[in-house]
Amino acid sequence: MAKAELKLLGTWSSPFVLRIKWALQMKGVEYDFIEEDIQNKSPLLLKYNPVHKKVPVLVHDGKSIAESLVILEYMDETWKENPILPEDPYQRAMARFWSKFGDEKCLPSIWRVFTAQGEKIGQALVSASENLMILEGELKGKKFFNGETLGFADISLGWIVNMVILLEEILQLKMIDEQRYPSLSAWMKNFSNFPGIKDSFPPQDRMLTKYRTLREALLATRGSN
Ligand SMILES: N[C@@H](CCC(=O)N[C@@H](CS)C(=O)NCC(=O)O)C(=O)O
Repeated sequence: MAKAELKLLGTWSSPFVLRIKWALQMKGVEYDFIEEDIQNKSPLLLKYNPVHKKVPVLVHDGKSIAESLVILEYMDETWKENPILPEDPYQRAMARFWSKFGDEKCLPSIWRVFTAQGEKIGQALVSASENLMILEGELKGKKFFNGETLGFADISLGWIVNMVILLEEILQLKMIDEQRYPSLSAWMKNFSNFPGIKDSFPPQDRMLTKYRTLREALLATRGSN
């Protein structure tokens, strides 16, 4: 049987693309990475994700799948090795629940901190901290979201590790400390040291330069409006 053709359209710094890279790595699936410029979207991206025009897009034997959480589920059903979703239906629902909570509540609230200025930073921190405290409660007594095994919810929420480093370096604020968030801090370490995950984080200095520039550009646009 001919080897399946697998392409991932993405950008090196996208937290959504990273999820797919981590999962492909964990499953040991080979693929070609196509770096996109989201300021100047390629005809390939527009063809394969005409609805959202966003990365990541996975193209499997010519068929495209968009939306990172949908891609993760597709991958788990297609490549059965090292499953990322648990078998038990309730646990599967919980993995999806926490991933959705991450995307719909946590990420926007942390992004508001990142793009705030002056006293607005403190206000934004209140709601971001509340969301992080909910994750702290969920992780209590567990290594990963589903217990001992790293899976879907961990991969979906892995962006927290990067985002915390960026916030701490760029805004010079401590977002997650071991006293207030012992379980979340331990999870961040367990996650970022996990084989396959560890080696696929983008270089920190490159991330810092990219996100510093992005923040300045966002603040400048806001200021000129
Ligand atoms: N919900 C989407 C979000 C993807 C997303 O926002 N991707 C960004 C890069 S981090 C993008 O392609 N932005 C291009 C744009 O908004 O035009 C997913 O989970 O895949």
